[in-house]
Amino acid sequence: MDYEFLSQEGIPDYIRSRPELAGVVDPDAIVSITEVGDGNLNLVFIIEDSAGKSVVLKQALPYVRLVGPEWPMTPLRAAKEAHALMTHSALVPELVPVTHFYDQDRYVIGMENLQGFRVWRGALMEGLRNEGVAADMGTYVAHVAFGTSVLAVDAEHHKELMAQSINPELCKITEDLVFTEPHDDIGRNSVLPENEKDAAEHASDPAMITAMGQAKWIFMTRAEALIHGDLHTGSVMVKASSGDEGAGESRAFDSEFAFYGPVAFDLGALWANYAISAARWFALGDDDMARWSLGLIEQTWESFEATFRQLYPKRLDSRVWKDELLEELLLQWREESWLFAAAKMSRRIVGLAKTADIESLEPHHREGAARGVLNLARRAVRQRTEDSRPEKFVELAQSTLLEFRTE
Ligand code: SR1
Ligand code: MG
Repeated sequence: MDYEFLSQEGIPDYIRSRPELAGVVDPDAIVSITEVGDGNLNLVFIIEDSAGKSVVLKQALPYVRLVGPEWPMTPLRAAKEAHALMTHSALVPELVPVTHFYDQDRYVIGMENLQGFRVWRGALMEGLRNEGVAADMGTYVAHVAFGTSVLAVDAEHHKELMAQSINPELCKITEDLVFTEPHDDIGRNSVLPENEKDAAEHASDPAMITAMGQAKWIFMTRAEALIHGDLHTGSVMVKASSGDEGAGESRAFDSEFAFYGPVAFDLGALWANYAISAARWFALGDDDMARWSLGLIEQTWESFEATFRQLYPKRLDSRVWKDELLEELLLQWREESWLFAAAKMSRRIVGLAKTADIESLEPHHREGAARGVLNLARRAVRQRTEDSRPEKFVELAQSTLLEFRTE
């Protein structure tokens, strides 16, 4: 695919060419253009003018940025992202950035610059306690789960939406990196030498392989809702109401992996990343911050459940979708959250795209944190059917991460 990439020099003219940006940012008074893409795939520019107005331009590259042009990747993912952002924003505008436009010729999304916000993973890594974000993400997932499902969308339109949202290339990344490669390394996995035995035991664990087979099946077949598809703490922006901490605002962004998939995949991704944050803080000896991180698991679930229960009475069709279905769905999603959390934890330890929470630890601490997370995943898939309440996951995470930490 041949298209022009955005550049510092070309951006003022590009902004002039987009009528949707009139009044958003002044192309003749630009004071800064900063490339801030720290994800694995795209170019991201923040453009500010002298009046303090600003915009984000995000462009999909035709390859995976993390690896380079030798891993081609469709830039059409930007269309999927724009569609998901706008769909989700219509359901829960207070938790999703505003999308100004999608440029189908150059695969660019123009979106709101969230001034004063920062990526949640970075805040967590500094030990900042942004209260309310985990609950906000539960609310977001619930609105998406209800509002894009057949409970809220007319059956015919729902099928059109599903067709419009297929995202095969990005789904394949998840199918490979999250569910398969942790157990079948094709040369992209890596761990510290001290963790090689842990990774090998994890890779060949029969219960884990069976569970990941089930998780992959659910991921590939269960088209429940237009899920975010990559809802880790690096896909959430946070802003404290004053200073760095405390209650504030949150936004879910970076939804290029969105597709019609299982609701619990987003919940499990959040749980996994909270556990990874906890592993970091246990490793660093700040047990209080680690426990705070684990507390986010219950906050997200409780808010998800409460919001979904509030929305359920608004369903379009209650002829056979009675309260029994509501209870079954919630129970099923709670148990599947354990399964997907296990998948998402493991891949971030052994697979290609790791997390800064763990990678920035010095090796002695990283060793125990990585071992703890892998063992938590293996225990979680075994225990999920016994009692799937989130507090049980938290208990298991705390005891496992403490057991394996390297002092
Ligand atoms: C090749 S892309 C690697 C990872 O980055 C994204 O954040 C997704 O999690 C994906 O699996
Ligand atoms: Mg991303």
